[in-house]
Amino acid sequence: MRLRILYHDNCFDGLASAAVFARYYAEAVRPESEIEYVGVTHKPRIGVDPAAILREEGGENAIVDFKYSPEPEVTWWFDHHLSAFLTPEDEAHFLADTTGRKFYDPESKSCTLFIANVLRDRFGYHCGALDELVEWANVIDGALYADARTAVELEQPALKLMQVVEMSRDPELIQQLIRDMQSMPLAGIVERPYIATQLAPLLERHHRSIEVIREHSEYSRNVLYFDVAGFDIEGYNKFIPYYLYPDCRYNVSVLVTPSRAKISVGFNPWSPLIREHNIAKICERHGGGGHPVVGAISLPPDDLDEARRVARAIASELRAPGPGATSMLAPPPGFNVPE
Ligand SMILES: [Mn+2]
Repeated sequence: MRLRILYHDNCFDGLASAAVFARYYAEAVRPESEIEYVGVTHKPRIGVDPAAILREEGGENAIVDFKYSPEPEVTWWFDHHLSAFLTPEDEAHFLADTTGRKFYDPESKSCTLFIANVLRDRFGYHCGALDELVEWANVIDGALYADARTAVELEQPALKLMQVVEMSRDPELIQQLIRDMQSMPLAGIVERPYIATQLAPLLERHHRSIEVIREHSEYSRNVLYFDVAGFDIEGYNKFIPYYLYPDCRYNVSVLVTPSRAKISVGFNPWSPLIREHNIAKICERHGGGGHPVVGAISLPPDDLDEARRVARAIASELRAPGPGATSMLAPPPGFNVPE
């Protein structure tokens, strides 16, 4: 008999969720089962590909850290994403479930910690050897780093593994990693040749991107503007600006990939100054979107000059006092009405 675990691919929390659930299943549900792993990724308006689901007599499927599926062969489900349900019908299907094996908590910072808590509270299962993995999955998925240095210097084994998890396109490597996460300390996994060989070039690129950002940034009034288009950088660790400039409040950047010119805007979670601007609203005004603390705008790759113009305009806007500041100073409506 087989269990297939469908996990959120190229995501540390997705792999850690698969590892925690697999160890539980192998120890406490059906030790004689063969467990296999299939990575799934988010695509607009598509949930779990029906072709990815194991359909055989006595087989089970578990989805972890990914969208709900109403398929009858899916017998376990754990997720914490706000967008867990593709349709209201899927949500109704989940709410009507009576198996007691499908769990959802959009408040949880990570799916791994959510699974560990459910296994402990509902099934009386706890595995101390997995505590380190659970803790780091929660730090990584919840962006709960102690400081920018931790998030950028990548000294912790979990953060080194995260680099490989996010960049690898090799399913065999990812699945070996899920197996190792179940039984090895993270420091030991990092030392294994199949990880160490992948890691070296990734860390080299990471360190190069820190230097490029350091050398091509303009910092004033607690706002960092930088432009890495032309430096073969298609992505970078988003905490680098706050590592280089600890009193930075916002950063605005431009980069270009074959498919887009991208403007990124972010608020420093360790900023000594409060946030006065809603970054989602600013990005929406320029055709992008995001959250109050982080957002992005994508333009066609040929519109790089326009992207630079928009990014500079946003940096200027963020250097001035924001609406959050004025509303705190202005009297509330009706406050100063003469009697
Ligand atoms: Mn997650």
